Amino acid sequence: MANFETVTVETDLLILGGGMAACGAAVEAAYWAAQNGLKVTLVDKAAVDRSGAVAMGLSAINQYVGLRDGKNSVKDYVDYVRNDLMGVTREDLVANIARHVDSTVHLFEKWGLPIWTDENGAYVHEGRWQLMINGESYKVVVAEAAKNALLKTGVGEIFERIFIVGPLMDGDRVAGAAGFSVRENKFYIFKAKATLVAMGGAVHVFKPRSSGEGMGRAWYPPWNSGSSAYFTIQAGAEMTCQEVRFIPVRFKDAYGPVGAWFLLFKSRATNARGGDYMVERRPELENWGPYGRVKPIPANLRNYLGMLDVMEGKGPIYMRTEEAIAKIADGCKDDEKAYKKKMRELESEAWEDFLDMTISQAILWAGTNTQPEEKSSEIAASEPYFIGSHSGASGAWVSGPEDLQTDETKADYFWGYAHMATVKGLFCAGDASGASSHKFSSGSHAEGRIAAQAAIKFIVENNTMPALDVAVVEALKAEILKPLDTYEANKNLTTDPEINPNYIKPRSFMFRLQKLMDEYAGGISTQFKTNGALLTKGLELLAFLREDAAKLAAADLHELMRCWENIHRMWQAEAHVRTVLFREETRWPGYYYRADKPKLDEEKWLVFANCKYDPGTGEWTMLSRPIRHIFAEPKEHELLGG
Ligand code: SFD
Ligand code: AMP
Repeated sequence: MANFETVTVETDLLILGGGMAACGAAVEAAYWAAQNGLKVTLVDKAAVDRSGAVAMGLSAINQYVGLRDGKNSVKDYVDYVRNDLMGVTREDLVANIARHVDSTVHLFEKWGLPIWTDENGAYVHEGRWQLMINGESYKVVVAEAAKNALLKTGVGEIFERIFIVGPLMDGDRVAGAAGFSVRENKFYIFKAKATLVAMGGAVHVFKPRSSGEGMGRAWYPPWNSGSSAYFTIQAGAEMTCQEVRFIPVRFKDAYGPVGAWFLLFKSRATNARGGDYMVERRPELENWGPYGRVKPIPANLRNYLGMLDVMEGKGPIYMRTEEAIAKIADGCKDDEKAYKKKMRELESEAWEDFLDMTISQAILWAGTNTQPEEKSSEIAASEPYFIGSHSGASGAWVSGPEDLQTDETKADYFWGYAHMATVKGLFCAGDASGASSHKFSSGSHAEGRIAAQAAIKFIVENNTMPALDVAVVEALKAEILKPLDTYEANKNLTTDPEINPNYIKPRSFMFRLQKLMDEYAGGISTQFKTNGALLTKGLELLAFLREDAAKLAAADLHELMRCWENIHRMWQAEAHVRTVLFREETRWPGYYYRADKPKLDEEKWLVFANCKYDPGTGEWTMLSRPIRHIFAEPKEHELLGG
């Protein structure tokens, strides 16, 4: 077996990941840990300063409720999220995050994040819930606060460039995590009294639109590969909304954001004939129950109306940047100097939106001689991603907070500690926890704080170190490092190290997974369409892929990480396919469409579709959970009010 030193780290709270949720968790945990004499350890596969989805920065904070201004309530936010998710959301979780998120945003500002303000000092909104920021260094600012909280106080430690593979268990309680360094031959065992999972969502489970050298250019960051889902599934946690993938419509090929264009610049998107699908296709919304009548129109339905144009051969679809800019500047057209100033301002805002968060889109504009004030840009639906913190909903099924439960919700939604999964001591936040969409960067940070506080409470009340079986740890070490041995044993059988009768390299393995998901589970090639027969066949092929995962081979540490990233993706894929198959209806037509069950079925399927893997037996259980309201159901006119 590859010669790796085993490093054992003991801690009280283990935070897995170093993104928005993990940084929020670090800040909050440090405060409570110091008061209770506890230790906190954070582990990231990358460098916290620039890891996760916010690595390149962001141009907006998408969740800010603004409670202090009195314009919005927590209930308003809950209504917005439930409508956007076609009725499927955990109101207690969304409300819990919504009531805390503003304080997180105020912290960001205190730590040095520039949030746009107007001449009266009020935040500049992109839309009702979104704030404009100068966010190129957003992640650095948030990471600095997390590092200060853990390191300067002495309550914690941070491990970077350690890839977490999976959970360690002590019976029905999580006991920590196993992983390896991606820089040196070290195998890591983290023993902990509670573990908080915040390793983001997953990209590259489906075949991306980009190909060749550009393949890493997806909307979602290529380094989030389903580790949260794998970890919680393997710990035996119940998972929720695994069918609710997210398909963002983005500027084509470089995936620039559209929010600022639609909301701030009030742009239209039109097809090749100049038709506006949001107007021309409006009658289609009638087919999607009460959700077709809400405002804003749910993200997936907005997607779907555009997709219908594409499927009818009316593409390309264009973001009418030139029209939107002209309209805004029109107000000053009688004053030449003011007009020129406004145009310069709009032009720089347009470029900054991309430079803050999707630099490649600005490069593509430059490379294609695109001046947004002169020329429209193509937009397109991207491949599916798993990001429960954005407009998808996949993640672990977690307990809500006690104080927000009603007599009706408590039995189903509360089991002792807020944001704890169905496994003892296992907490989840951000993309790792499900059915609480629209948290985005700020809400994920807030949820990390909430979950960390609850995890410290769990530790105080269960203050024993879980036990680990040495033989189990040794077996796990051998399994995790096996791809290195497989490569060494077989590498001389062929001249091309990529091709071998006895092993498969992670890159080829990933292509196989992506092809399978694309063709059977409704990827870009099938215009997001699938059906029961395709899904069943897909599951059969996934089983063969799982068999072949035992033959993954790695030439070095970097490839070892790639092997495990793809195993993580494969499990995310299986949970997805099983749940799309289980939910016998089409509820989010702009995310996926089941051609054999093409309609919304409110009576049977206005429920959560959950799944659970039993690591002992290898069996999956599919189950539905009721959707319950913590607020009175809004009346029709309130829904229409948006
Ligand atoms: O609008 C392991 N998001 C946006 N949010 C906003 O508030 N405003 C925006 O402007 C946003 N836009 C946006 C957004 C996302 C993306 C991808 C783009 C644009 C291109 C959403 C937020 O970014 C998102 O909601 C949060 O970041 C979610 O937080 P979290 O903590 O759940 O995930 P993370 O930040 O990606 O961090 C994951 C961490 O896990 C680490 N990791 N560590 C150890 N072992 C492993 N095996 C690991 N696997 C992963 C990562 O390194 C990272 O530290 S807009 O344009 O859509
Ligand atoms: P995006 O850039 O698409 O991620 O959008 C940023 C934010 O604006 C998210 O909260 C989206 O849900 C929201 N958003 C984007 N486009 C629209 C739209 N046309 N109508 C309403 N909300 C939108």
